[in-house]
Amino acid sequence: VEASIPEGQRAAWKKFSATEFKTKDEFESEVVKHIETTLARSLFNCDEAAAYGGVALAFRDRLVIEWNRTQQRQSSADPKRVYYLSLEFLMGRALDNAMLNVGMKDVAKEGLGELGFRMEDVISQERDAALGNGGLGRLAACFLDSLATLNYPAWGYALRYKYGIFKQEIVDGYQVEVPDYWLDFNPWEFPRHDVTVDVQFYGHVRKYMDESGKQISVWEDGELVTAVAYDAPIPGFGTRTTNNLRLWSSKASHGEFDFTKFNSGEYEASVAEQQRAETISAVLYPNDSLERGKELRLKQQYFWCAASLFDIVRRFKKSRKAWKEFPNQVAIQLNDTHPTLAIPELMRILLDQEGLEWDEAWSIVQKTFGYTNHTVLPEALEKWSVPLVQHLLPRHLQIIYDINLNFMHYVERNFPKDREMLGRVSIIEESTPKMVRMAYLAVIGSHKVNGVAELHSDLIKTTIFKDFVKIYGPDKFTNVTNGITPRRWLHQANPRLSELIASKLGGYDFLRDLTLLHKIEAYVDDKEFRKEFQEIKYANKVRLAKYTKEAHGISVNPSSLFDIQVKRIHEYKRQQLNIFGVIYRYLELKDMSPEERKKVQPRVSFFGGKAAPGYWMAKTIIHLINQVGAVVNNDKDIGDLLKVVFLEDYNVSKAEIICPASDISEHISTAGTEASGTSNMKFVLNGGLVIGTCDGANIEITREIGEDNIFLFGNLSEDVEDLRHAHTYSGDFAIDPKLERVFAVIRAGRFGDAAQFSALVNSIVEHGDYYLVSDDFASYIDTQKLIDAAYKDQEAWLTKTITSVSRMGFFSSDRCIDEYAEMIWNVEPLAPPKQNGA
Ligand code: GL7
Repeated sequence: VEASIPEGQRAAWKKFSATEFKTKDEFESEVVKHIETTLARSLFNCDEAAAYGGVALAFRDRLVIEWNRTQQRQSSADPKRVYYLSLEFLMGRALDNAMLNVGMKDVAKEGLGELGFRMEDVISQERDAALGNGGLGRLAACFLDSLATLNYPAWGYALRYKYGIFKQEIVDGYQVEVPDYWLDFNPWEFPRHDVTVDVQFYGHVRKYMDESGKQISVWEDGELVTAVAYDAPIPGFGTRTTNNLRLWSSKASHGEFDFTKFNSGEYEASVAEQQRAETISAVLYPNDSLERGKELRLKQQYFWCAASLFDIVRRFKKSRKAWKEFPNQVAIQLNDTHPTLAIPELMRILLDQEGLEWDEAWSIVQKTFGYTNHTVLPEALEKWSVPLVQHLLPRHLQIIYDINLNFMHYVERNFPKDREMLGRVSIIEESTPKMVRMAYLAVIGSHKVNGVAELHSDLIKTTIFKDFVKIYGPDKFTNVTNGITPRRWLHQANPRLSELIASKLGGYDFLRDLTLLHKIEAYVDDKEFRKEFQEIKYANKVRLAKYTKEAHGISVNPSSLFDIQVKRIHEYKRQQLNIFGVIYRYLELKDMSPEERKKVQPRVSFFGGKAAPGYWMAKTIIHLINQVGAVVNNDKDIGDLLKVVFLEDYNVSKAEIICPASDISEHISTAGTEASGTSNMKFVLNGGLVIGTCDGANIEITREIGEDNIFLFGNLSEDVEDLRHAHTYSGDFAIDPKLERVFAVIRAGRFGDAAQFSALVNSIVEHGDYYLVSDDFASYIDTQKLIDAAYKDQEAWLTKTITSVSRMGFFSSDRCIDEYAEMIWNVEPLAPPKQNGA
């Protein structure tokens, strides 16, 4: 029911409509008002947390005004909208981003000073919104920023986890997980208790023929759980467009308590049921690139897909357009296979609720969905057991079988000679128990499938989706190389560099068109520019050194070469290769005479990242890094020549300090395993160089910035399979002698009880070295030596870094979003009016 104010009263309404603060005084007045009233604090009771609250609420008001206008504009223009379905949005902090996107940070900073607070202290009061694991979730967050900045009518849909990714503590060198309850004070979300959807689980399907002889399916019984919408405003940079991120929270469907049970004395049972419902959105699964097939995870996926589709369909139906118009109004992007149930769910809505015929429904579905694949790792490809799906979602399983049957017929007709093809491409894997292959369902139900970097997009066509390329032709498969938002990853994380660039380019236009960066290449020989650029890098290293001292008590010299590897801990990302290299460096230093040591380039090796709680090998790697640090950092022979730091609890807000502070960052996955990587882009954009393998986006970064400006090493993707095969079958697989030396000291207990690291060493020595650590070790060490030598020539190094920054324009997430919009979504921006007013 629409509840608009009658025409006669609108004048009064408009007269008192909320307005935005425009001056420093107005800002201060808003802050004080919020602190005194919304937060019920006072002049005598205002700490930094309260100051944060006041500033956040003042900016929130501004965002809300633009948000309401944007939504009204989109409702009346009713353009085609994009819906980005992602189980993860790794947003980080919102306040700094809001201030910069709105363009009022300087005003606020001054005003805050007058009220007695420093902007940095206030900003750091905010907890990260950590609703994601790693790259996949952060990519979704960058995409939201770009969608709003480019004025696309777009919504994100996800779950409102009560607990985001766990906080990591390091205790005695081991990772300990602590729950991240982030909702204590979250001014950025708006509960919409009036926007709810009842989602069904379990039950059974009753089929019957209606009078016309048509088969009708009714999904009956089971249980209902209610989804409640929580909305967060997503402001664009330098535009009035403010889009919506809608997060669903679960609660029992019959209100707070089951009153029958309550009244009959079963108080506990009624509360238990409520808790069961709330469990669905309670916690983010902390696995990066691994699927464990837990029922609760499947429940999360369906709950979120069903609520989001109900919402999308409800919005579409308001326009009273014919169903065939649906794909002209709605583009849904599946961020990985996690939302694949949206495909059978939309089929169910169209068939069972709207009464469409199969072919029409299927054609709508295929035109609506696009699917982004983010990994080729076999352990990350989702499969759900048929009995589990049958139990939880009986009607969806039938629909999946029907989709598969039609698909099998199609394949049979077109490839009559290839009998094996059917088994290979079937959505149902004929194992015990049978499994639903979600990636195949996603490919079959979408009109476009994309990978996230060129190599990755080629790989999916020749490996996991090879048969589907034959079946559908190559045009269904495409590439959109990942990108990052320069607002957060340059302007916010590195304000001085952003300002320097702006001073040369005559303003901040480059933040909306990152290709303009190429113009700073003209300053590569400009003395003043070089000096300032170098000073900024040094200041950023000082900032990280200061943080390292405060957080970990370790002193590092900012003049050392800062070598950084921060990302989730995973064998394929090969932090073990890095730490073995560090050990090797340490042994070499120990062998040297004091005279020789004087010639050595001092280095700090920073590591950071979380291990999935159940991933034992990754936890062992963290432990080894910390043990090596404990030995090396306290070795008097070594001093500043080598330090090893494990930065605890790596997250988005820490990345904003870390990325601008590198000289070298490490992106050293086994070739062919890292789909793209995005932190590689963040480090280079901030004036750091990369040591990396020919993998993921490293390859395109090399193409853009030039081979001379990156340190590549290691075996190529096309050789990986043969090498693995040789490890297992050729019999003469010998460990690299330098690596053997490292293993010898580990075995000798130099870094504590050797038994603790035996599984890690044995994974290489005895179990086939799946990730090719030994094969790449010599080339890795040699390349690190090249880096030491290159760093000695500071002028040449500086030239490389400036040149690289100037050539990074391609890696803006704005470019990605324009590519998706054109190639996959077929949507246009809806520009806001130039001036105030809806
Ligand atoms: C990932 C890839 O591993 C990573 O290389 C990529 O940059 C990211 C975004 O496309 O997606 N795939 C994946 O499953 N996770 C990733 O971070 C968790």
